[in-house]
Amino acid sequence: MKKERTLILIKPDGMKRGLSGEVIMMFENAKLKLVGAKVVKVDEKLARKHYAMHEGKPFYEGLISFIQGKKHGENRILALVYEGENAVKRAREIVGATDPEKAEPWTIRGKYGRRTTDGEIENVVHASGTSEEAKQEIALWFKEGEIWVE
Ligand code: 3AN
Repeated sequence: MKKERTLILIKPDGMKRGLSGEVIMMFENAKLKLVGAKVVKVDEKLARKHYAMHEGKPFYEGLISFIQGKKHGENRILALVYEGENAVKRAREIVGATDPEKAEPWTIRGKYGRRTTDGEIENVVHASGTSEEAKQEIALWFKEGEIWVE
């Protein structure tokens, strides 16, 4: 099995609700190794780069506003990098499906995510979708020297 890294973001809804400890505990229980962590204030440029793949979709502008904390009056995000064998897939299993209503009840999104009355998804965390995405996203959110290396 290959050792890889993945990016997890605890989004403004998770930070506002004080869920960072619980989220970190779930990754610790899964024996994923924390190798990067920082609190980030997300500006519009970073938001648009992170969600570039969704540009043009009906929910895109809502996402840009949400990830900057404009909907929660909370503009801290906790950015985390985890390392381990199959870290991308294992982290996605802990996080659960994008739509909280479809996420298994023991996952982070199944427990804490919600869909608002206007159809927007507030799902507490982001997790890289593929190994390739993880590399790009880690490079976007972290400088080289900020990640732990043995
Ligand atoms: P994931 O975060 O599970 O990788 P993506 O990358 O497809 O999912 O979507 C990024 C974010 O866009 C989601 N976390 C969610 O907030 C929002 N999103 C995705 N699909 C929808 C949708 N159909 N309606 C509303 N928001 C969506």
